[in-house]
Amino acid sequence: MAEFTIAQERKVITAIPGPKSQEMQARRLKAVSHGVGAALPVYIEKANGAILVDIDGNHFIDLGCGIGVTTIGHTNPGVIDAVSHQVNQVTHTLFTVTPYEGYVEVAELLNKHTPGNFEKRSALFNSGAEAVENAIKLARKFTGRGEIAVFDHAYHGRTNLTMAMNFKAHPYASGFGPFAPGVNHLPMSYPFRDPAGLTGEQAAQRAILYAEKRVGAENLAAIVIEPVQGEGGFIVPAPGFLTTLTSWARKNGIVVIADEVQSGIARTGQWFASEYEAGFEPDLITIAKGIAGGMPISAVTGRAEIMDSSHPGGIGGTFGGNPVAAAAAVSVLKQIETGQPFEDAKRIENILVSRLNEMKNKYSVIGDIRGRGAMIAVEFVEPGTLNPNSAVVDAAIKFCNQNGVVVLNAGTYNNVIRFLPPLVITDELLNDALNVLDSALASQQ
Ligand code: PLZ
Repeated sequence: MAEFTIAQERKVITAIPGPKSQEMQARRLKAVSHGVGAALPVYIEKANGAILVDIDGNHFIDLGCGIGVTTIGHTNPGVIDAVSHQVNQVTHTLFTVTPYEGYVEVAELLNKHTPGNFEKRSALFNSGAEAVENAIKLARKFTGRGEIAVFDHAYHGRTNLTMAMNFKAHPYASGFGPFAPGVNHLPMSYPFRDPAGLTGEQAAQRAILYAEKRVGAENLAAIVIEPVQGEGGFIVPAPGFLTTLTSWARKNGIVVIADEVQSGIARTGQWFASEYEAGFEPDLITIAKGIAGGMPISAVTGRAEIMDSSHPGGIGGTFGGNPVAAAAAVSVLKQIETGQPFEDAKRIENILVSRLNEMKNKYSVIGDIRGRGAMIAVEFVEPGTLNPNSAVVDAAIKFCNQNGVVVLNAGTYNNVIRFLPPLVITDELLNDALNVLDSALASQQ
């Protein structure tokens, strides 16, 4: 078990947000664009393991990891060492001007650990959205085609192209258009809401019909899919969905891009969630969030012939694969190589699934529990129906926050609570946080 520098305990000593956070919030409102949201305006001073400490001295259990980023734990000692060392060596050269080893090392590690037994290359960027944009650039260049297909309930980012790819207009795109053309939306496999008994193959055929009739397979450069949808509420497609889509794509010369920005990097108990469906081998994978313990870096990794299809200079960016962020990524990837994070993700899954199932027996607002590894979500409904129940989610999250637990919502209908805890969270701390959630749901009976 990891050694911690901050006691792994929940402690609430003020109202939430506390007086100092309230003061900061007032300052912020005068200085920061109001377009930038804040789910829980407690201002964080330090963190370690699974604990966030705010400026009022409250200790929160973090079940969100800043949306799945600090997967191996806050202030991970390996990341601290790697970053501290690198910052004293060199902080920036721009890899496309004068390169450095860290970038190459990250590429080698990603090529090695992404699914697919074929020759690979990687390119590094700064954010998830930027990785998605570049994967699509490369797929278009490689195929010479312009159209792409994405799935209902998907989320891919906040740039112009990725705004066009998201399922939800609000809050991501409303008023920010016009958007990039060439984006086509296909029906997703959503087992909880699909007609009972619809198989993964049938759900894939439903999507393929749209693609063939409305777009034409010969016009499609790529399909982009999250193997477990993140913002959509951890929707896991029915078995057979991803492989059926892939074999159709292969037959039609369409590049398959798995967006593993949220589901990748040991989060689900494998290096990548794509590995859960035997035979599903995406051509390109987009990677970000959990790769560098909070340092901003992202990647596209995949088939060498696609990745090399751009002319030199076609792919790049000032900060992409920054030396300090790359050093953090090498540390994270090497820590994952020990195998411990996979064990932890499974340990966390067992606790989450069994505790949440207990709650499902008590609270009829729980409709579905799903996900993989340490990426588990609960979808809430009006009892006995499939009608989304976002009110219970809002109230439960508020209760958790007031009692020192940071937990995130998700879902097309905002009716999902998702868990993305750091993999170093102790059983005791996770159970304590789940006791708080249980009380939150009990208080609404
Ligand atoms: N692809 C699958 O989950 C980011 C969004 C946070 P960036 N999801 C969190 C917010 O509200 O802005 C995400 C994702 C998937 C792409 C992205 C985009 O990654 O690093 O936020 O650009």
